[in-house]
Amino acid sequence: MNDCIFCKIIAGTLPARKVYEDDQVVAFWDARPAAPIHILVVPRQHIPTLNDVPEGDPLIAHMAEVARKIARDQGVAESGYRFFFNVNRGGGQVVFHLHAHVVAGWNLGVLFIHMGVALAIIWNRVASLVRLRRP
Ligand code: DGP
Repeated sequence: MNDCIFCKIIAGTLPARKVYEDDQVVAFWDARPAAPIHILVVPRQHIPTLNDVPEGDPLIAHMAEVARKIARDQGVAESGYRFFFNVNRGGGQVVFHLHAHVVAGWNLGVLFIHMGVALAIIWNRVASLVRLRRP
């Protein structure tokens, strides 16, 4: 596919931080990481979505094995990681070349929620101190 970003990365015409490759898949760091470890496992073949993988195709099992190896290499196999596919627009898929996400470490969404709560507590304290000082 001429205009596919992941096909270009696989062909080497677009740069990416590759961590693994074999005859079936390439794995590289996500350009917009949602956590400290966010790596994509991408088949060399241009397949748009998970729905387009033929039944019984060993590709998905191979992608899972590669994800497991990446988690080991990144030192998160025991602490834990997520391995998932976004499928079609309603499932959050943006790049229509099949890929699996391997995500581990800080969940930035949860981090922002905690920061928000901490700021609300500090703001409350400051506001009550200001009220106490009023004559
Ligand atoms: P999805 O929403 O499942 O289609 O995820 C697509 C991911 O691809 C998203 O997390 C960001 C990543 N991405 C998009 N463009 C590029 C790129 O040019 N390079 C790399 N490394 N990742 C990209």
